[in-house]
Amino acid sequence: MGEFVSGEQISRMAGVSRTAIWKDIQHLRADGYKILSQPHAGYRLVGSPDRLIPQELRWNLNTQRIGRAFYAYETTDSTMDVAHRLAAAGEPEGSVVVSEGQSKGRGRLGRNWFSPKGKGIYLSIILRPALQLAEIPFITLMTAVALARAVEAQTGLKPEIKWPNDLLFNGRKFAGILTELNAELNRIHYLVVGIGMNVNVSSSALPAHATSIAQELGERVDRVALARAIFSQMDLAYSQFLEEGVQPTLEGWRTFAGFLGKRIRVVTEGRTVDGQAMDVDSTGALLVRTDHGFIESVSAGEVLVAR
Ligand code: BT5
Repeated sequence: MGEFVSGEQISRMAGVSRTAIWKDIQHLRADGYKILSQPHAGYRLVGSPDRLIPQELRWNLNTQRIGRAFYAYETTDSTMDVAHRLAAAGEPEGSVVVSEGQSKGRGRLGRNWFSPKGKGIYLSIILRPALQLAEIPFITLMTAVALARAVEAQTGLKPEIKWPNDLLFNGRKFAGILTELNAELNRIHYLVVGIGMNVNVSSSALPAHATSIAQELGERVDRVALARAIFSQMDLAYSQFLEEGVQPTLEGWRTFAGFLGKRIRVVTEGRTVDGQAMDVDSTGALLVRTDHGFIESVSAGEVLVAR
């Protein structure tokens, strides 16, 4: 990973004594960093811990907005709740709350999100876009595209996006998105975008119809590198949205949306829409050609794909 650097050199660069450096090295080792030390040669970093901690997440991260601050936990109830508290107290957009595990991870409509410690990525991002309420689904769609791109870049595996908030491999879910907002009538105060991803979880530990990236890839995945890729892709997609609008993201979405053209059933707000999945519109709503020949636009719901 690195080269040997002498204690003297580090002490000169950092402006502290060699004894202080030696103590810091012991702390880093206790945190899981693997550091070789050799008389005359100095110290050499040979391994970083597989932990989602701010100093690791920030390393080499060239984002404009996403990741401007990190709040990291070993465990918490839900990163959503922490992010809501921070946002309500004025936290600017782009701040990220991340936790190694969650005791009350949640999905939509009060569902549960299984969050085993140290094996997944569970995080929430605060955003403050100037959007109409009807445009909020676009943020979920944008997040799905960013996640799919990050996973593809890191693993070479191409995930499928299932509208509105699932990422799948071969029909099995490995990631979900939860977008929550704090708003009054037609003014958004802030959004919290939650991301849950099964990374190194073995599928026997997961709910039915679920999988993990490691399960599909056949090897462990570097969670820190993947998390950084997620921040970069989120940052790119969000900047692109603010500067160019929704079109580039919609085009990206279509390349991952394997169910387009297929026969689907959407269960939404107590009604069922049967038809063919056509596209999404600029707000992120799904367009379905019904059996009566009409195009229906659905802004939230659950999609079942016919076999
Ligand atoms: C979602 O909801 O897919 C959104 C999940 C968002 C989780 C993140 S983790 C960080 C942040 N903090 C939180 O508390 N939440 C967010 P939904 O579409 O409603 O799917 C929930 C359903 O997925 C559950 O009812 C289960 O059937 C299934 N499920 C639960 N845990 C799963 C897992 N780890 N992997 C795959 N499927 C799971």
